[in-house]
Amino acid sequence: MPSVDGTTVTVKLGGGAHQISSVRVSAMLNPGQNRFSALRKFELWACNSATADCSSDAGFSNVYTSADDAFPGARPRPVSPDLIIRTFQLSAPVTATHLRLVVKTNQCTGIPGIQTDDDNDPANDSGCVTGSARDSEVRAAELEAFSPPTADLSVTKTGPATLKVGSLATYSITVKNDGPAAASGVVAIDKLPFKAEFRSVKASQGTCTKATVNNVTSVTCKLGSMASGSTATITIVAKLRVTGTATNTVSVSEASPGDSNSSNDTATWNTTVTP
Ligand SMILES: [Ca+2]
Ligand SMILES: [Ca+2]
Ligand SMILES: [Ca+2]
Repeated sequence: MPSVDGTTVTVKLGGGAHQISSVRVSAMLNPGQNRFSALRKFELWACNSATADCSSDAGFSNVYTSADDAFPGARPRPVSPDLIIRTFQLSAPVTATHLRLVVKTNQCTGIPGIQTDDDNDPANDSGCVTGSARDSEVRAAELEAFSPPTADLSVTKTGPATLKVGSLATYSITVKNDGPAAASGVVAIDKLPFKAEFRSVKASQGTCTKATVNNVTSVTCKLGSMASGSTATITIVAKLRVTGTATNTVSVSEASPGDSNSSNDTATWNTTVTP
């Protein structure tokens, strides 16, 4: 058995437990290092110290197995583009405090047909396993772990500062996805002021419905998907029927991938309604 199989490096992640959805690994070498020693196939194992003993092998479980040619060097020798940093996506995010890279093969043991001496020169063993120590050394340069991307939705709204009771107020709502990921299942819910009479709603995308409970009408706009950086606008017209401060609050949510900043998920507009 090639001796690089099962070589490990374990990383304790800074800042406690993290959700990990992808890693970037490099098998790039420094000048003078033998290119057949570079990593080729690996596994990723994870441990969460909240639920397991990460000082023991039993605390780790396999969360990713790379392709045989994760770093796809080929005969006669691997080259730099085969070894430079690559991204590997886990099938599902895992919660981990420790990550372990487990070597399966290096370029020597993993490239088919180079392990044994198969040339016609009996004086020289050209096999990388039989004729050299390349099968017993392995190098990986980098292991970076990444959490799942999030989408930061924000909402702002404007309306009239003052209005005579019984007149129509126009509210303009802007929903923005500040990314970095696209958001899906985006919903904005606008709660009109007490006893305000709904007149119309217009959204730049999706569909809106309304419902009235206890003299408060809520307008729900299902905006659907929003690309990173995109905006959607909603215009709502309502007749304000109560004097004093009329408060209108809108909130935005997403089905996925999850919002990274909840402080900008609601917006409120106050209108002074005069007799
Ligand atoms: Ca030979
Ligand atoms: Ca050897
Ligand atoms: Ca947000």
